[in-house]
Amino acid sequence: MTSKRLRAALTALLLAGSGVLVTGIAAEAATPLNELVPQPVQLQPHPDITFTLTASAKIQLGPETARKPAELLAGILRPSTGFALPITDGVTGEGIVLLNNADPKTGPEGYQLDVTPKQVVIRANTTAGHFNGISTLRQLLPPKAEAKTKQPGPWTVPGASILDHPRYQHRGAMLDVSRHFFTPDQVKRYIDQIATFKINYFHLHLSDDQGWRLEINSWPELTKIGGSTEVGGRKGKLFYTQDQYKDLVQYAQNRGITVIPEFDMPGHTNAAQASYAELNCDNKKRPLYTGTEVGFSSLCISKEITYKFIEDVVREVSAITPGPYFHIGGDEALSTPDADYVKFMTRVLPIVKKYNKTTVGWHEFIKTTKDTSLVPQFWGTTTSDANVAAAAQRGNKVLMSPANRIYLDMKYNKNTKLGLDWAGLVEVKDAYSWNPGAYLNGVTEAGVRGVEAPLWTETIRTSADIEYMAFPRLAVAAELGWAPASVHNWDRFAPRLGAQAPRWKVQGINFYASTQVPWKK
Ligand code: TNX
Repeated sequence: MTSKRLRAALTALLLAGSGVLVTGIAAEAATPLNELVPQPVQLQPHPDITFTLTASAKIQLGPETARKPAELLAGILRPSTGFALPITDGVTGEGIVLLNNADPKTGPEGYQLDVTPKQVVIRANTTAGHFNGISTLRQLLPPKAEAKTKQPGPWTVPGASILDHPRYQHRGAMLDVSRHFFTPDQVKRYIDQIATFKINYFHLHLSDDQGWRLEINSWPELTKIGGSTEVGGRKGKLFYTQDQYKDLVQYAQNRGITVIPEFDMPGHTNAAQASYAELNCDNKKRPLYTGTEVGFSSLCISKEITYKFIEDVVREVSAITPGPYFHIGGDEALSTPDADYVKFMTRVLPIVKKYNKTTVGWHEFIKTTKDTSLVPQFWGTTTSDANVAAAAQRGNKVLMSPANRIYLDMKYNKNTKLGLDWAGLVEVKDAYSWNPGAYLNGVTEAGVRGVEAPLWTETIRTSADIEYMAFPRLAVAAELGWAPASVHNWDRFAPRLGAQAPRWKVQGINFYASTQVPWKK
């Protein structure tokens, strides 16, 4: 056996998840093929083949549905390689080829990727599948392919055949832009980062006690007053215009990501109550709030104007949100009596439906409805919740965000300067060591819609802060949401995660270098 063949055989064994090989050998057999996050379903190395991207390569389109993914790839590779990489209609030779007619096993989001000496062929039956295949190709290229400036080659891709599809339909990330506001450019930077891990939903938490962050034409004071400050008291125009929001939605869509807008209600509403007197039962405006307490605010459940307000918001936001979901919050309504909470949801859920959106809400809301198409998002710290279990048994699909596992704002350890610790300290291994499909009593694999990693921003102010809390745990969430349950194993995952470090350094990501992970130099 040639050493190349030996290496490949070792790689194949490792990838088969035999568990027989020790990490020393894994290090020797280092190849991008055993460094993929998330881990693909099937991967066959072809050790005698290497593809090298050259100056004459083209990105070749079979179906028109692959154009956006092709543009994304070109946008990444043109600056770093310095190559022209034209996108061509039809398949004409050397380069990267995007085709359809993928194996039906790839499903609505999967892809096949085959590396030959002259081509990398990505086959998928959907645009989502091509986006996902391109995420894999990016990780098969050298890390410097992610650079914003021209780098020396060679631009090699190891020979392999991959067939891949996700465990769950929903892999999500959430950013709270209410506690601290983040500019459109900061949000785009995060969208770019989440896209590299095949995350397909981006949840924007757009209103809370501290700020209302999206312009609503029929209620202009929401942003004029409610969007004028944030935690800590900074002043400014701390909101998105509708055009800026539309641009963010499009930016995400161009990376294979659907935006889910959240307007939290009936609690977490102080910013709205500070903007309009009529949203308060006593007709008195609340003062703006720049602290970090929760649970003190509530819309006025008994007033008709409350529902007019909500309908105006849902109508305006739905009109500029192409995705099918609207998140109504519904968490920690500690100042809303139980009976009022039920009354409120009974009014609000049909409004969301009227504007053709499907409601997502923090899991508390699911006790108020028997509609199995709605999506409860579990954020608790326990492994049982009777209302969520009952909903799952009726047929609701649960989005899993257990706070003590996957809240990106929890501190890693007691010395972490940023973040909170109310749900516990969450080191990287804690974030990984749970099974979304067997975590909540009464919620089986089939009852789980997916995994979302929320980032609350009471203590988070800058992109560097976002990155420190999200990396590496966001990659962990993506692995849990995509990779087959059968590959779940910390000892094999940790080196794969550690192998992302060179790429994150090129991308300028301020990640937390946990001592639990063997980081690649
Ligand atoms: C709980 S979890 C909240 C948020 C806070 C977060 C901080 C949930 C649905 N609500 O209002 O920002 O904890 O970790």
